[in-house]
Amino acid sequence: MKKQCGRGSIELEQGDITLQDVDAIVNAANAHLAGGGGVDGAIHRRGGPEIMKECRAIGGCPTGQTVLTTGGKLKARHVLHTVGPRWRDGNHGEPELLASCYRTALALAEEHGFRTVAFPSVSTGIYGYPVDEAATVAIREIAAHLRKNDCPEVVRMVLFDAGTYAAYEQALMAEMAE
Ligand code: AR6
Repeated sequence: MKKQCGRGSIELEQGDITLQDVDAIVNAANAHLAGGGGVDGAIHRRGGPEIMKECRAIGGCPTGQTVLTTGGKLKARHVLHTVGPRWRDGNHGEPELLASCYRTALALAEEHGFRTVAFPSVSTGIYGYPVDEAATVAIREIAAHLRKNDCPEVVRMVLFDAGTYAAYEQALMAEMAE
């Protein structure tokens, strides 16, 4: 699915983000940038040790913020490591922190002139964020960025399973209907 938004577009795709040929993929990292399971594990496995070496040199990243490394052996040229919030009950700043992940990743992408960026569904795996609510936040922030900026031109959500894809499809249709 693809929708125009401002001068750019939002795309939804089901698949494995580690295979994306884009300027940057986004990693759903942890605050220690220490690697882990889920998409983080998959990125470090396919990207090789160079990415972890850079993560160690950076040292860490607060929740809601994003740091940049190269893409190592990945097709993607760079990795934007963002740290999503762990879901507690929704009353501990989770929506604002998740929004900040998308905002800071897109701001860094713009600063570096990345034209194509792919995101996974940040926080909705091991961190337990309800996917419908996360999708609404993600699509809202991506749309807001694209309406105000020329870069990136394509923001692609790469969703691992059909249920997650359906949630983002619904959120995207709702955003475009507004
Ligand atoms: N491509 C695209 N999406 C994927 C892939 C992949 N290869 N693998 C998993 N997903 P998660 P979080 C989906 O758990 O919730 C790590 O240990 C997955 O199905 O990767 O932000 C970190 O180090 C889900 O929809 O990230 C942190 O400690 C989405 O990616 C913690 O997990 C996010 O799931 C971060 O947890």
